[in-house]
Amino acid sequence: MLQVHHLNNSRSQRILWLLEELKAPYEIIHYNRDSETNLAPEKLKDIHMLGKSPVINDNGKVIIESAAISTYIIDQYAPADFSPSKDDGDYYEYQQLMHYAEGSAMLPMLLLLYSSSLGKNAEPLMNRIFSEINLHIGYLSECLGENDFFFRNKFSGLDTMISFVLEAAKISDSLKSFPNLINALDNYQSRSAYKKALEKGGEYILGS
Ligand SMILES: N[C@@H](CCC(=O)N[C@@H](CS)C(=O)NCC(=O)O)C(=O)O
Repeated sequence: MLQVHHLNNSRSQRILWLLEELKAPYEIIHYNRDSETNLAPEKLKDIHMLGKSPVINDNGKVIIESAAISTYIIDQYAPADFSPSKDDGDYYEYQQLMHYAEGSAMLPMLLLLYSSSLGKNAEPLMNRIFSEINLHIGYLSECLGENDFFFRNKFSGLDTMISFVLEAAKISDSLKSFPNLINALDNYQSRSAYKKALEKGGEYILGS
């Protein structure tokens, strides 16, 4: 059975949510962040040398990176109409956002997280960090428009991927000028599969 090596308070929550939406069979192997360093425990490196979560193991096939994991799960367990096939004219547009979530949108939020430990010394970075967050969140707002979901206004893997970006942005109050994203996040968090994933995954401070 597919195993999700799941770290509390992490991006791995989006993988549990996707699996719940698809009603796919899976098992969770739980890991907890170190209470002082907030890092993943060393034993996560037994699964993959990076020691990051999410990481899945499906009958010996180990896959890292949320977007690759999501694509694998969708290919294995989702109905054909859940995501665009390669010959669909919007295939690459879908792929673009799938990878954009981690490849670009998360970067300024990570910079904000890391630089916060510098206290006042981080001040010269703040304008640039917040203008980048605003740029990326503005782009996502533009992509969503008046829809509820990111791809053809139908729930897809883009929503599970982008949800974490929105949750991270909410922490720094960066969603406040984008009511469509606030609504989308509220809708995500009220889905029964999302709630079930939360129950199974354990502590997830970004989910409230
Ligand atoms: N881009 C990767 C990021 C993986 C990642 O950095 N995960 C974090 C949790 S959100 C982690 O495992 N952090 C623990 C650590 O670095 O010790 C993905 O989307 O899967």
